[in-house]
This record gives sequence, structure tokens and C-alpha cells, in this order.
Amino acid sequence: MTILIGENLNIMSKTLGPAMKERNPGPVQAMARAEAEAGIDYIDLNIGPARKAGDELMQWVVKTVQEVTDTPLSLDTTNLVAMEAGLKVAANKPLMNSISLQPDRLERGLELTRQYNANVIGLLWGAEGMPRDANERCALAVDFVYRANQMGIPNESIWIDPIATPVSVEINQVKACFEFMSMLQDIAPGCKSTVGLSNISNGTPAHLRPFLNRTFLIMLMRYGLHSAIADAFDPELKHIASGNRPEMVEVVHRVMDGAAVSLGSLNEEQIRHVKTARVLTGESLYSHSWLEV
Ligand code: THG
Repeated sequence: MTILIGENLNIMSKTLGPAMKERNPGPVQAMARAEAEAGIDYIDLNIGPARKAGDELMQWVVKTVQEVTDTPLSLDTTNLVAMEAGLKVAANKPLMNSISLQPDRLERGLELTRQYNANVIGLLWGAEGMPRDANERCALAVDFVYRANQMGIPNESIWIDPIATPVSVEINQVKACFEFMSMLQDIAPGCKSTVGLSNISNGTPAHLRPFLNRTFLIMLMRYGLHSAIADAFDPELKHIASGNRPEMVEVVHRVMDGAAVSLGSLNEEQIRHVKTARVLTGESLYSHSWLEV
């Protein structure tokens, strides 16, 4: 079972962005209800950087959503003032999304985690920006967990996010993400994890994105992924996360093991997963027509 955090309540959305700015509750509540009905475990409230009056906006979104659902909330902002405003009114133990290792943010962010007894996503983004490989991710994770523990935050409240990047941009970063995930329990026992699945398919034609996102999830499950930030309205993804697709998981994990998998014995859906897994391991080169070759 992988916990799903619905990504759809997002200020970048053409309908929800204006609704948030105008404090129009209708569209925001409709989306929150729809995500809850789709069966997701957390609703991500993505208000962006929210530089101006982010605290008022976050508080309004939290209260507005809580009027229609008691699904736990993930407060998605880099603005720590907005984050605290949300923590003050969040009813169920919320998830802070996220605190990076940028020196000006880390200390204050972890103080909020402790003060409000929240869960926190430790985003592996350091003083020098994006980690370049699995080792840099490990160093950042160790640093984050050490600082959090020092402040009395236990590992089970920490959800490490290795940062997923588009497969169409740089396959080595995708491989580094997997390699890091394979080491996480050794370097930080008891820590949880999360990955933004849609990041992997950014820049990919919209109708093909779900195939990448689903196979990516299956591959991360191999390493015990705890949770994923994802499209709440992909029922197939929900099935995979809930453990209802064991035969799909098995065939993808065989590809990851380097076992010979012959396409002739598989159905169409399994073939798509196998082709996609071969792209995500780096065995095949990505192109927008990867499913056809
Ligand atoms: N890690 C963590 N938090 C995150 C991310 C992550 N938060 C933001 C992002 N990544 C996850 N959220 C989204 C939200 C929307 C989309 C992708 C990731 C998306 N939206 C569609 C688009 O842009 O085409 C549709 C937008 C709309 O609703 O109109 O792809 O990695 N910790």
C-alpha cells in the first residue's frame, strides 16, 4: 500500500487559480470533494510561492477545504509564513510540503514541524540547489534527518523526497532517484518517503503521461516507497497504489532485475509497462514515441 497525496488542488490550474485569488469557495470545495471521493489519502494544497499575503490565502484554503472533507491536508508552499498560518488551522495531523535544506529555511521549518507536531517532507534541495547524483542525495538526507532528530522530530514524521525530474530531460537523474531510494532505509531507518510522480512525465504528450507515472510508481514500490504525490483522478494509479495489480508489479520488477522478459507472452497493458520500465531504467532511450518502438 502506497499512500496517495492528490496533486490537483493547484494554484496553476486555470479554474482553481482565479478561484483562490477571488476567495471563491465553490471550485476549491468541488475539487477537494472530488479528490476525497477518488480515495486519496491526503489533499495537497498547492498555493505556490505565495509571496503576497500567502498566510491569508493558505488559511482560507485550509478552512474552505475542511468545510467539505476531513481528509488530511498537505500544505504545499515554500512560504514559511503561509505554512505556519495553515498549520494553525489544520484539523488532522497535516503534512508540511516541504522543507528543503536551504540554510535560510531549514531551521525555521523544522521548528514549525516540532511546534505543531506535524509530518514534514524533507525535500532534498540543498544550498547549491539540485543534487547531482545518489550520493549527494544521501548526504542531504543524512543532514536533514540529523538536524530534525536534534530538534526532537522522530524519523517516522519525516518523509524524504529525493526529487524526481522529467525522463525526457535527463535519464541519469531518474536512475539516481532509484539508487537513492534503494539506500534510504539503510541511511535513515524508519524514515518515510514521497515522490512527485507527475514530475517524471513533465514535457511528455498529455495522453501518454499516465503510462510513465504508473510505471514509475511500480518501480518505486520496489524500494518500499511510502507515498506519492499524484493525479487523484487516475483510477489505474490508485489500483496500483492499493496493491490491486500484483501481476503488473511482478512483470515490471522482473525488468528491473534484468530478467529476460519476452513481449510475446504479455498482454497489451503489460507490454506498455515493460517498454516504459525499460526507458526508466535507461535500457531504452526515451522519445515521445517510446510505446510504439
Ligand atoms: N514533490 C513535492 N511536492 C510537489 C512536487 C514534488 N508539489 C508540486 C508538484 N511536485 C506536484 N504537483 C503537481 C501538480 C500539477 C501537476 C504536476 C504536479 C500537473 N498539472 C497539469 C499540467 O501542468 O499539465 C494540469 C494542471 C491543471 O490542473 O490545470 O502536471 O515533486 N514534495
